[in-house]
Amino acid sequence: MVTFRIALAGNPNTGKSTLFNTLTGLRQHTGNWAGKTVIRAEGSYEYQNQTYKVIDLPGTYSLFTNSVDEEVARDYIILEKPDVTVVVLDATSLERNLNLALQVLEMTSKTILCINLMDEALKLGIEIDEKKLSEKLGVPVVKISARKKEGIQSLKSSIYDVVSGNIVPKPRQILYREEIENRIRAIESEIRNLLGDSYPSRWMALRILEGDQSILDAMERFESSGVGRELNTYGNSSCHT
Ligand SMILES: Nc1nc2c(ncn2[C@@H]2O[C@H](COP(=O)(O)OP(=O)(O)OP(=O)(O)O)[C@@H](O)[C@H]2O)c(=O)[nH]1
Ligand SMILES: [Mg+2]
Repeated sequence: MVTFRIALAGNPNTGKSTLFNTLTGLRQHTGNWAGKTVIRAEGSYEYQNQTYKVIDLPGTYSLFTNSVDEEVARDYIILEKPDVTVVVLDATSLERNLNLALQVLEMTSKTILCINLMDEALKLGIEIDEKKLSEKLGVPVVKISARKKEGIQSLKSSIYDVVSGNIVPKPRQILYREEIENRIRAIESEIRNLLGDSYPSRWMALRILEGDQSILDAMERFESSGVGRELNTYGNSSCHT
């Protein structure tokens, strides 16, 4: 039997651990302050005769590795490549939460947006058109309330659709100006020559253009293959995106 790996990513305090507990029946510590989940927790659930291993990642506002939390979350998504990354968003501050979601969409197409705290949003009169959001972003969007255990079946069903290939998410790409797109293309082709299609070449090219070498160091540690050194020569660019 195949085991699928499902990562829960998202801003702090969006209910990832609450969702993790609901899905797995395990008890991860939850609370009201940011940054409680500092190491990743793992549990599992069964659905349609398949096992899904759930990884509760630390909450972060970005994935640019300004902190250990961000590094843990980024490395898991990029290096360990979960079958699906579920980005858990707070329905009551969707716009701010979408920032991280867009970063994840640049890293992996196998993404589902899970809008949590719908019970709170309802109280506040906030309406969210998940179909429109899904069309605009190119990935499945599911509304839930982890605390009230609402929408969990439809989340599981969406996860199933993505791992089984019934749904193939196609995230809308953010395009930069032509000069930058040209440089991205050049670096991307080098990355593909060296690594094949096993890493998100566009996302890596953007990081390298920004002068962020940390993914290369992480890869080197991960693969011990010397790949990072070869790509390093692109890093000292002064190009800003
Ligand atoms: N009203 C409501 N509250 C929720 C819901 N889901 C989670 N919460 C509450 O939100 C708070 C934070 O939940 P956590 O599950 O700890 O959030 P987290 O995303 O794991 O937080 P970090 O580990 O810091 O990233 C807790 O008080 C939860 O009870 C929900 O669907 N509705
Ligand atoms: Mg947590």
